[in-house]
Amino acid sequence: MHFKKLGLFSVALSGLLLAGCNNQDDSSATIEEKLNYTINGIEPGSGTMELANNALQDYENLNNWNLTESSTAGMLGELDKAYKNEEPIIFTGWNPHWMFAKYDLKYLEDPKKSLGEIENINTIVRKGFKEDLPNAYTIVDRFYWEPEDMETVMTDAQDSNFEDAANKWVEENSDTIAEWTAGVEKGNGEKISIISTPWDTEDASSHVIAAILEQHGFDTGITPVDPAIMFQAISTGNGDISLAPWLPITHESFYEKHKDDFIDLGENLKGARLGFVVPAYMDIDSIEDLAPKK
Ligand code: PBE
Repeated sequence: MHFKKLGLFSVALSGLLLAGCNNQDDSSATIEEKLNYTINGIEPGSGTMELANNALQDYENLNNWNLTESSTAGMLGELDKAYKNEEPIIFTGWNPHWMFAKYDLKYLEDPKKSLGEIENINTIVRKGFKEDLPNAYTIVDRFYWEPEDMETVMTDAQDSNFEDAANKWVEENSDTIAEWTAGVEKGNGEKISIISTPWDTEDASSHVIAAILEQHGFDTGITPVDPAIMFQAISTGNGDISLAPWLPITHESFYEKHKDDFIDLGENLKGARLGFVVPAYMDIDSIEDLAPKK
């Protein structure tokens, strides 16, 4: 009896001591411990997650780290929460995106370039699109804009929606649109299927090209799908055009798989980027600075 009681008492006591130690640990915990050796990711079907998984392999110090699958909205929610409390967070970020305007953020240096470098966003069309709809093709081929343009639409859409934001951009850039549509015959309600991906960047470009084509007499529809399906849809001719491929790195594996089965019209934007991103208040600059999980 006596022993049992003592046993219970000492269990309780050591529990208290442990709890005390844990508290102490927490305040002196390293960034990596506070992060629980975790990087906050996005949708599993994204190119970003493929590259992030590669990075966890490429960098030995990250081999035992976790990459959480989530959604872009979920990841941005985690960022907002951490940022308000000035807590550490590492997440898969990219630009163009309003996150860089809303928060003070920095890319972690990536000397192995696992997450790529400055990238392009390209336009691809199905085989036969040019022959079937030469006028629409000319407009789609001419479409090219700057990261700031895309950001304007993405930011405006925060307070309205992508259709309104795209129409506004088209109105405000009528000179550019006039160049893209110069000498192009108007359509007669011909249907054009735009294949997009489920991110703000592509919501912006898809709605802008849709607005321009609609203005020019075509009937458009936008279908957002995972990058793998986007390439497949254009390759099989189920979709007509896409302004969504991030190249040459983010969507490289999908691109390589289908490249003989679609037409690549080249960049519609230069200067996109993705990587591991942290709030500027974090005292860390490079992926290589992260301590391995013990
Ligand atoms: N993104 C935005 C996408 C493409 C556009 C970088 C999150 C991705 O496939 O990862």
